[in-house]
Amino acid sequence: MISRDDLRGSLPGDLRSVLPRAELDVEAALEKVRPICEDVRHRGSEAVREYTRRFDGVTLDRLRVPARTVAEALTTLDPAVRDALEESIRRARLVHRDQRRSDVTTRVVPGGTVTERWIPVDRVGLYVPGGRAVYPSSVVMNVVPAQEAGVGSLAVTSPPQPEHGGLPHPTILAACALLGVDEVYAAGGAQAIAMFAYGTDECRPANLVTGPGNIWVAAAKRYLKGVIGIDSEAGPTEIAVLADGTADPVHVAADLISQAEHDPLAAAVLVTDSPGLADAVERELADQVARTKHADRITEALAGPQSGIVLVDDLEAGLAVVNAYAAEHLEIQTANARELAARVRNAGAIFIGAHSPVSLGDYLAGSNHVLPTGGCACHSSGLSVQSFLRGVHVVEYDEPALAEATARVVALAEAEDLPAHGAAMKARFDWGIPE
Ligand code: HSO
Ligand code: ZN
Repeated sequence: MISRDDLRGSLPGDLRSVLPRAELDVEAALEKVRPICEDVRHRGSEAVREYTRRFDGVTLDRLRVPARTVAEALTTLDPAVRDALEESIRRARLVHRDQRRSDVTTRVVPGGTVTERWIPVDRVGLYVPGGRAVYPSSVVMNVVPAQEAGVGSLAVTSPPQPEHGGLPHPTILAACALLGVDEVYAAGGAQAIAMFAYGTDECRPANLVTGPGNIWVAAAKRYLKGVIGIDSEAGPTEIAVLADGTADPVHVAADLISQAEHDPLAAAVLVTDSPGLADAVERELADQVARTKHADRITEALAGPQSGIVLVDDLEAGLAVVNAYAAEHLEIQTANARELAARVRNAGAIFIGAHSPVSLGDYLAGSNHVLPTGGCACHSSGLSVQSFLRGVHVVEYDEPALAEATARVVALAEAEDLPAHGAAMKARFDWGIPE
């Protein structure tokens, strides 16, 4: 069911081109979301309600969920799920609190300082999917870093569910209640992103929107970027496992399946120097998939061109492969996992050893599960407190420090044919502004 890529011998120069990876055509979706976004821009919540009727099959008078309804969702929450969410929130807070930055003042010269001040974004909109994916865990992963960053105003939106009276899914509402978020909207798709970007009579515009979504949400984020800040476009999830002959094939197969469960387009890639492990994992995959609930979409994901088993000569070659692949999640299940992990340069998150599966990171490790996909891990990081902060340089020089800098500023300004820049310096001293 899963294809094999034999890279033993010598590795190709352009490794990325031979590695399995899904293509997501966001550009094509852009054409469809453009009129929706423009309509919301001009007609506000009336347009959002109209698209909600058309796409979600729900007629709503108001998109805002009453705060009382959000709080009441806790009464029907399964106690075991509540306990797990509370612990997930507690652990995520521990990790994200440590990401907070303090302002740093650098004395550049005597009398001249630059301070980097970290200022949270004023208002954030968080998108929570509600179709095949109902992920209260993603509410935690988005809200906790925003709160720890000190974001003052936080609104959540999630598609209305016809079977839940046109409200977002009750576990989403309950997660919001546990996190102390009471501004929640029943809206999904591109129209929800446009609502945050432009604002409506019901929802004030936000400065930044975060959270995963389907291709329409990704396209709307691309279209509205600039009007509103975005985190990332979040493509289908990916797991890569770098394993040697010491890895347990039962665990490796279970972990590959766990992420394939998200989406028929999800990617599961095993990179190994052990043909014996490759064979054993393949047997395990067949065995375990047959016994799992979402066998259809898992089979599609594992059989798709985005998934595969890559055979390499040794772990050095394996390291080169996983670095080229830049997976959203990378597990290392080898004898010397920690040392190998230290040499990984490109991955959204790294999971070391037999007891750190991606599923732990998805829910309860304390790490964030909103991570760069599609190879973006070679230039971007996952969601963190940093995603919600802006670093602002605050410059303060006194007169002698400015005087000492003037000749050099003037020299550079003249080299750029911008004499007025130099004049702004000279005006402060006897040199004056030239006639
Ligand atoms: N693995 C997904 C997150 C998730 N898993 C949510 C379960 N629920 C992307 O990192
Ligand atoms: Zn997952």
